[in-house]
Amino acid sequence: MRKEISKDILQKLFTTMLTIRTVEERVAELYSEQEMKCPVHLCTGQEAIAAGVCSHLAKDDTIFSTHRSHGHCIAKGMDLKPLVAELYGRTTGCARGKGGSMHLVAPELGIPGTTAIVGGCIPLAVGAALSSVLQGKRGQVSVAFFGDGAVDEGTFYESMNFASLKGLPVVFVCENNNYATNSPQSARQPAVPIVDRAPAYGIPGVAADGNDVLAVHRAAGEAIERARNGAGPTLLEFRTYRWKGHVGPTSDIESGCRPADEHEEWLRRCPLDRFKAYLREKDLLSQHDMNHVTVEVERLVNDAIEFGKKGPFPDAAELYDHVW
Ligand SMILES: Cc1ncc(C[n+]2csc(CCOP(=O)(O)OP(=O)(O)O)c2C)c(N)n1
Ligand SMILES: [Mg+2]
Repeated sequence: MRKEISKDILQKLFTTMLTIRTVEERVAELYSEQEMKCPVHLCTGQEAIAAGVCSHLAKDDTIFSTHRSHGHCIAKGMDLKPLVAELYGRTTGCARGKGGSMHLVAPELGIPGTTAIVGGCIPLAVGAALSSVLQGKRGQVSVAFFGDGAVDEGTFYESMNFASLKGLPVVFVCENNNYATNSPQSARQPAVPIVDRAPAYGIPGVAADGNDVLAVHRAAGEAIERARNGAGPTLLEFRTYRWKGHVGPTSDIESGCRPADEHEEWLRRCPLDRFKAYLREKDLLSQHDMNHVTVEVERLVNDAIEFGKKGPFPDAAELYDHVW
């Protein structure tokens, strides 16, 4: 029997998704001012995965993510101010303005650092899981978020192999948006569903609709519980779509990288609109309460932008500080 999801969790899922959406939309809007000097890979349209997975994580569980990590970090509890300040390259940013969008970090919140090396975050998550086992931290879980492009890399298979061998508390979360930069999955991989590669390593593989936050929440909950209970890793594959282009605020349609009708079709599957309709229909959150949350989220995002824009730039004298 399916467990009921509490009203508190439902509201948290809504707030998290809306926060991610609002941050990404504002970044897209402000990017043309050219005050954010780093590239930005936006996750608009993919919010349900970050929100659904992270809703099960405790502060000391760790997440590892990619070049497209704003949503994961927000869902794991990163404050918006140091996140946005990092995009503006200020010392008030989470990496003191030296990392930019692709190198977000907050170790105290279980975000040891995001990395743009495709496939790189997967073995890092396995390493964190191994480390927690060796240190006797029972029940601690690590999660790797990565795209379908990372499945082209050897690290994905090596990581599943080792994690399975050692029964490590790690959850592999593949956000399959069908594209690695501009290459569709069919141009890069044989037609074997990603999720079906897990059983070859003795790992359960579960696929769910990545634009349905409740489906994500359910699948992730089971996988994370398995990991916490010492039953080993799981591979989750969530099908989704990024609304923006690979990098930056445009959609890549104008440059002919993907078809407009495909894009429109996925806009109609908006994870946030779907969840709002569900909450209204089931009388779980009134329009009045949604409006209230929206106003509050907008206030937080505006404050973060104001904070981000006014911090000092790193001094040239600290160029080699905090760098390995
Ligand atoms: C090892 C490596 N190869 C190539 C690149 C260039 N690159 C950056 S993002 C990307 C595509 C990643 O696609 P996917 O993993 O599906 O993530 P998405 O962008 O769709 O979220 C590529 C090839 C890189 N950063 N690292
Ligand atoms: Mg992809």
